[in-house]
Amino acid sequence: MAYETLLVETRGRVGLVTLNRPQALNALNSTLVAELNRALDGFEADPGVGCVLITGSEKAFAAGADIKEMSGLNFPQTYLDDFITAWDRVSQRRKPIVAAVAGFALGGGCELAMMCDIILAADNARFGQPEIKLGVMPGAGGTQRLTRIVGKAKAMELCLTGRMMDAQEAERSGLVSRVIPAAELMAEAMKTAETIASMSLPIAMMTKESVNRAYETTLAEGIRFERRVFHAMFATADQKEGMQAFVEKRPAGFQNR
Ligand code: CO8
Repeated sequence: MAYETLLVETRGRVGLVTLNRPQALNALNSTLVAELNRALDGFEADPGVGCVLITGSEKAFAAGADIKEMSGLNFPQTYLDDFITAWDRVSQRRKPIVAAVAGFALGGGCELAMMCDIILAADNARFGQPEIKLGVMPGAGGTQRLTRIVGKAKAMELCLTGRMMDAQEAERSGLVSRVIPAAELMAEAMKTAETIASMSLPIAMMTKESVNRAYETTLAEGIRFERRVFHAMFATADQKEGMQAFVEKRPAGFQNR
C-alpha cells in the first residue's frame, strides 16, 4: 500500500523510512503516525531486515506534532482517543532503530528521535522541547526520556524555556552518539545501520533489550537480566560461528541475518 507522508524502502538489510511532509517541516500528524507504525510493522515482520533507519529532510527531521491538527482538540477527545499513545509503539520495536537527524527535531520530533536506539546528528541539527511556548508540555515521553538522557538540570531548562540546543551541545549531553557533517549524514547513518544489520539478528535484538533494561530496573536486576541473556546466547549457532570465525581469522557468517 502506498504512503502519503513517508518514503519507505529496503536497502540491503536496512529498512529506510524518510519522513516526507516537506511543506510542514515533517510535522507529525495522525496519518504520519499511522503510516510510520505500518512501515515499522512491515520491517519487524521481514526477516530480511536487520536494522531500521529513520530520517527526515536536510531542513527538518520533524518540527513536532502537527500543531494545526492538534489545536482544535479538547480534553475528552484526547482522553477517549488516547491521543499520542500510538506513538509509543516506536519505542516498543524489537529490532534496532537508528535516527539520522538533520535540521529541526522539536517537540514530538525530538521525542520520536529519543524513541529510537541511536541518534546520529548532522552538524546543523537542533533539538528542543518548545511545547511550553504553545501552552502545553511534552506529551510523547519528552519530560521522561530527555531527563534520563541529559539529566534534570538541562531537561528542566529545555522544557521550561523551550530553548533549542545545537548538535554539539546534544552530543556533549549524551543525547546523540555522534555529530556528522550534514553532507555525509546519510552515508554515515547507512553505514551504521548496515553494520548493525550484518550482525546476528537475534543477538542484536537481545543486546537492544538488555541495554534498554538499564532504563527500567535497578542495577542488580539489570545485571542479572544481562547475565541470563548472555548465558542463553551460548545456545545459538551464531555464538559458535562468531567465536570460531575469530579463531580462524575469517569474517563470521552468521546464520540468523
Ligand atoms: N505543526 C504544523 N505545521 C508546522 C509545524 C508544526 N509543528 N512546524 C512547522 N510547520 C509549518 C509552518 O506552519 C509552515 O507552514 P506554512 O508555510 O503553511 O505557513 C511551514 O511548516 C514552514 O515553517 P516556518 O515557516 O515556521 O519555518 P521557519 O524556518 O521559519 O521556522 C521552526 C522553523 C522554528 C521549526 C518553526 O516552524 C516552528 O517553531 N515550528 C513549531 C515547532 C514546535 O513548536 N514544535 C512542537 C510542537 S508541539 C508537540 O510536538 C507536542 C508533542 C506531543 C507529542 C505528540 C507526538 C506527535
